[in-house]
Amino acid sequence: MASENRTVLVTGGGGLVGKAVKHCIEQLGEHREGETWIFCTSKDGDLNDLESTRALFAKYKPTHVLHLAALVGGLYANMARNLDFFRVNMQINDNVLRVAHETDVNKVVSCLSSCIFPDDITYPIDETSLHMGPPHDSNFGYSYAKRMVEVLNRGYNEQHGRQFVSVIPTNVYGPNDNFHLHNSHVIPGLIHKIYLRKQDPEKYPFKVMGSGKPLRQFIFSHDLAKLMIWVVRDYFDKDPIILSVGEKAEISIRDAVKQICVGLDYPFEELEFDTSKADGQYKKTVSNEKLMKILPDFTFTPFDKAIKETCEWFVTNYDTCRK
Ligand code: NAP
Ligand code: GFB
Repeated sequence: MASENRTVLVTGGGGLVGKAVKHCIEQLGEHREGETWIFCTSKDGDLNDLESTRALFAKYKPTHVLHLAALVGGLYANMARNLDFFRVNMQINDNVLRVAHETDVNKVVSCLSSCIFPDDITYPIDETSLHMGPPHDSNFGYSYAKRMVEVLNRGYNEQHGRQFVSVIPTNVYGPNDNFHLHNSHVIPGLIHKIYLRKQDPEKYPFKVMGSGKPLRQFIFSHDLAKLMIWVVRDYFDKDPIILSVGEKAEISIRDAVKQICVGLDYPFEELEFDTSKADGQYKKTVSNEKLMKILPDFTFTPFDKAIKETCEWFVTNYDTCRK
C-alpha cells in the first residue's frame, strides 16, 4: 500500500532495537513504497552535541524520527552511574526534540521504559501512572531522564502543536544486543557468561547475580520493532503507549536463566546464585491492554523460541558482536 512520502530517521539505529527495526524493514517485508528509513549511529553524529544533532537533521531532512538513541545499561551499570545516565540522556533527548521542532519534523516517537514507573505502585501498571511517585532507587537517573521525555513531548505538543509521542517498552532482548559481561542487561549478560562457562568452567566460575526471584516481562526485539514501525505510521494518540507482552508472560529471572541454559545446551543445575548481589526492582508488571485493544491480533514470539534464536545468533556472531 502506497503511503505518504516520508523519511524516517532512526537514532540509535545500530543498537539492539535499531537493528531489529532495520531487520523488519529490510528483511521481513515491512518496507512501504514512498518511505525512506535511515538508521544512524553515533558515527553519523553525536546527539549529545547540539550542533552535531543539527548537522544530522540538515543532512537527512527527516519528516519522521524514531528516537532510540540513549545511554542504556542493565541494573548494575545504572547503579554505578546514575548521574551519567541522567545527564547524558537528558542532553540527547533535549537536543533531538529541540532540533526536530526547529526543522519542523512531522512526528517524533521516543522511548521510555517499563523500569521508570513508580516503585511503590499497584499492579498492573498502566500508562497513566508515570509520575505518581519516585522510581526504584537503582536507576533513578535513567528513570527521571526518560520521564522528562514525556514532559518535553507535552511541552512541544501544547505550545507548538507538535506530534511528539513516546512508547514504553518492557525489557527487550534479541540479536545485536550489548552482550558485555558487566554493563549489559540480564539476558545478554547471562548468554555471554554461560557461553564462556561452557567453554571453560575453570576459567569462568561465575555465579548468577541476585536471588533469581525478581519478575520480568521480556519482549523479543523483532516483535517490539514491528510495533514501533506501526507507532511511527499509524498511532496518533498524544499519550504514551506501553509495548509489552502480557502480564501472564511475566517470568522470574531464574526461569529466564533456565531458558538460556536450554538455548545454549548447558545444565542449569551447574549454576549458583550470588544473593549478596542486588536484585533491583522485584517486579514492574505492566498492562498491555491499551495496545491489545488497538491491535488484538498482534502475536508475540514465544520466549523459548526467541531465546533460542538469540543464543544461536550470539554463538554465530561471537567474534563481531558488542560484548
Ligand atoms: P542500545 O543497544 O544500547 O542502542 C542505543 C544506541 O544509542 C547505541 O547503538 C548508540 O550508538 C546510540 N547512542 C548512544 N549515545 C549516543 C549519542 N551520544 N549519539 C548518537 N547515538 C548514541 O539500546 P537499545 O536496547 O537498542 O535501546 C533503544 C531504546 O529503547 C533506548 O532509548 C532505551 O532506553 C529503550 N529501552 C530499551 C530497553 C532494553 O531492555 N534494551 C527497555 C526499554 C526501553 P553507538 O553504538 O553508535 O554509540
Ligand atoms: O536486565 P537487568 O539488568 O535490568 O536485570 P532490570 C537485572 C536482574 O537480573 C536483577 C539479575 O534481578 C539481577 O539480579 N541478574 C542476574 C543480572 N545476573 C545478571 C547479570 O549478569 N547482569 C544483569 N544485568 N542482571 C533495567 C534498568 O532493570 O531494566 C534499566 O536498570 C533498563 O534502566 C532495563 O530500563 C530495561 O530489569 O532489573
